[in-house]
Amino acid sequence: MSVKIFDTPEVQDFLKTVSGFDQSGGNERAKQIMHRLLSDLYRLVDDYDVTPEEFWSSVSVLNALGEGTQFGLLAPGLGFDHYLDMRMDAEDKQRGLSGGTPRTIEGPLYVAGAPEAEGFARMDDGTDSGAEVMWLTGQVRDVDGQPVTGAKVEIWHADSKGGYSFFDPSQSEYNLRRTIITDSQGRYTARSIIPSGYGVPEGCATDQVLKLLGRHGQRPAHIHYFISAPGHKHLTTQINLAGDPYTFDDFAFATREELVIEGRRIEDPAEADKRGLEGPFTEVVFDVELARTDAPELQHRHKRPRALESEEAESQQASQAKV
Ligand code: MBD
Ligand code: FE
Repeated sequence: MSVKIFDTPEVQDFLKTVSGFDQSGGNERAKQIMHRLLSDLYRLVDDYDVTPEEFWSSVSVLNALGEGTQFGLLAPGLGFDHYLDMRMDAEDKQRGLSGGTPRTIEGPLYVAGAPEAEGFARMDDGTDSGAEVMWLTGQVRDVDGQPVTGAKVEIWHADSKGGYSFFDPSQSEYNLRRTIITDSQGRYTARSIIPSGYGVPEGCATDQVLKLLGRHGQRPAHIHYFISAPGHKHLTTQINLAGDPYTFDDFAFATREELVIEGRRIEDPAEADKRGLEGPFTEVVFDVELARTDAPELQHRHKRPRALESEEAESQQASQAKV
């Protein structure tokens, strides 16, 4: 049986009561947003004749999504991270702040406090023995093509099994996570290993939701970056290593054409020797162009809960940016 009650005064009044409109306390914006959210959901229940059984099974899924980082994982799968990027791109365009290397999503697996080095760092702990050695390097430049010295380049990526240190307890602390400060030529260089793509763990709540949609939870091999320098717009981005079957079929919708990079396999022993390497390796070159801005709030990453990032460190970051 199908009943339609959403538009009745009784339901409309009820929504206002539930959203606290008749209460003086609370937060006005929270009330407005909750009212809109609940109105949309109540309407959906009416329009689709959602049964009590369907409703309570959704509640179970929501409970499961509250575990660990599950909703942080489903959010990119449902396109929220990319949608926020699209909005920030549009805002930049409106401000006349376009230009520079494009942004793409941060994802849920950043960990604050990685070791910092000048110019060069080795990122892997040497235990991923089957992995291909990656020589990752690039130059940070401003929009006029001038190198940016002293830029902070934070890099993090998965191991050859697609796992991230901290979240994967089998890896050592800060494995495959480093902060590199660019040298006098604006260059950063890292020795690491070629990462594999990432797959949402089989059977987790995120996997269940994706399966209901007939979708997979795979990401192509990718490397995350935060890049910042005074007077420049903070950049959150990633590169994809070309040739991965999921490059243009990423469950998190992070791929951008400009960010797909072809690694170059180098077998010449002289080239390996020059870099202090023992055998063949793959070189990945990612140059970055930072847009300029005087606005302090655009010079550091936006606030969000992150592993090992304290409120204190965040406010310190904000006050530094204002100097
Ligand atoms: C990842 O490694 C990632 O970058 C995103 C966005 C989601 C899940 C795993
Ligand atoms: Fe990732």
